[in-house]
Order: sequence, then structure tokens, then C-alpha cells
Amino acid sequence: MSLTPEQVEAFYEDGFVVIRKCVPPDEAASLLVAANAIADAAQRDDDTGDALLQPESALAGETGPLRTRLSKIFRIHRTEATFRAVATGPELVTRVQSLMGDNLDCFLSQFIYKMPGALGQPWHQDSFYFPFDGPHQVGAWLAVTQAHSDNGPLWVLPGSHTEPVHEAVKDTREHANHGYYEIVDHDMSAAVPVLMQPGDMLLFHSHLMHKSTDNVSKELRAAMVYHFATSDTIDRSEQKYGRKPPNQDWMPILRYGQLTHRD
Ligand SMILES: O=C(O)CCC(=O)C(=O)O
Repeated sequence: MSLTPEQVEAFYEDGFVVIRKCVPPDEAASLLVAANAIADAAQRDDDTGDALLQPESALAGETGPLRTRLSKIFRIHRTEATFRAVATGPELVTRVQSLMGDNLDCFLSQFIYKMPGALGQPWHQDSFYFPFDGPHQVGAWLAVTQAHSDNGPLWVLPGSHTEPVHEAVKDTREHANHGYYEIVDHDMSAAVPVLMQPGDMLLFHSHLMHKSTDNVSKELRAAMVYHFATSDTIDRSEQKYGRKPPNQDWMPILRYGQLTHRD
């Protein structure tokens, strides 16, 4: 299940590669059930382990079940078996190893609910958020539902992974998620949408410029995102921020050891 040489080449040429049907669609869909179970547990004040739930600010006035008002659940792979199984499963790990070598850590995971009415995340490079020493990281964005033109798919700028990390400005839109920053000094006119079916996976370089659009449909768009680094990566959060960053609760580094899956 390694990437083919053509897929590796595409990744280094474009900064991303899409693996169709990487995970069986049923397994991808089961992640929504598992995420909803965490949301329901949190609503009952039950123990939800390491999971960190972020409400959707565009729905702040709503009163429905928590599972209908969430934006993200972070740190979901460390203790939740369903999410850990995907993070450590050969479909994903052997492919990421094709790009980064055998010794990997999954340092961040987030289940993303994009509810109807939720805003997209503006243009950014993930490395902007990762103050690490070492080579680039790889993100794995797994479609849990369809991502189509109306429900807030990702857009990517092919080739932009060769750019350094750009400065970004705070996203000041009303109801923008806390922590969103936007690149405003680059031409994005060659961007392309990444339309996905459940189980499709986007692997992308942490310098790739990408965004997602607003969900203007009436359906949920959900995705599960894992971020991988080589195991010798050093977290410089303390040096960069001079203190623990405000989002240190869920940001790096959340290592749990080496993954050693092979074909
Ligand atoms: O799924 C989304 O709406 C945005 C995700 C994203 O840009 C990211 O994980 O870096």
C-alpha cells in the first residue's frame, strides 16, 4: 500500500496527492458515528479522555445537541480506538512513510465538522502553525462525507509547497474560528478545488497553500485530519512563543511513539 512512484512524484511536483478510496467508505463514515459519540458523552459530562471539543462559533446561539454545534474535536487519535486505528493503519501509514521514511509520529489529529453555515478556513500553510525543527510535515485529510462545491471543500494551490512559510494576518470575519490566519501576499488565482468522496484521502505538504470554502449547503461536510512528522522532529513552541502558546492544549507535540507499519 505504499504510494506508487507516480504518486510520490506528484506529491513533490504539486505539493499534494489524492488517493481515491484510500479507506473503505464505510470505515470513513464510521468516524462520524464515533465523533458524535464523543460529542454526546461530552454533553452528558462523561469522561472524554484527551479529546478537546471546539464549538462552531457561527452556531453560538443554537441550542440543539452538541454534535450539531461543533467545529472540531482535537487530539482524537490518542485514546479513541476508532481514530487511532486509522492513524496507525497500513492504508495511511505506509503511504505517509513513502513520503517521510519509516519513523513517523502522528502529532495532531482533528475531526472537522463543517456544519451548514460554517465558514471555511482561509488561505494558510500548516507549517505556519507548527514551530518545529526538521523537515516538512505531511497532513492527511480523509473525507468522511462527500466534499462537493457547495459544502466547503478544500482548495489547494499546486506547487505552492516550494514557498517559504508566509506571514499571515488574523482572520477578522465574524464567526471565523479562533486561531485562523490568512495569507494575503500571494497570488492564488491558479488554485483548484479538491472534490472528494467518503474514504478519499488528500496527502499534502505542510507548506502547501490551501483553504476551505464556506458550507453554503444544508448538509454537514466532515473530515478527519491527521498530521505526521518524522520522529526526530523537535518542537520549538516554547522558543517561538516565549511561553506556551494559547492553543498548546492541542497543538504540538502529541507524540505517542513510532509507527512501524510496512507493506
Ligand atoms: O477542512 C477544512 O475545512 C480545513 C482544513 C484545513 O485547512 C487544515 O486541516 O489545514
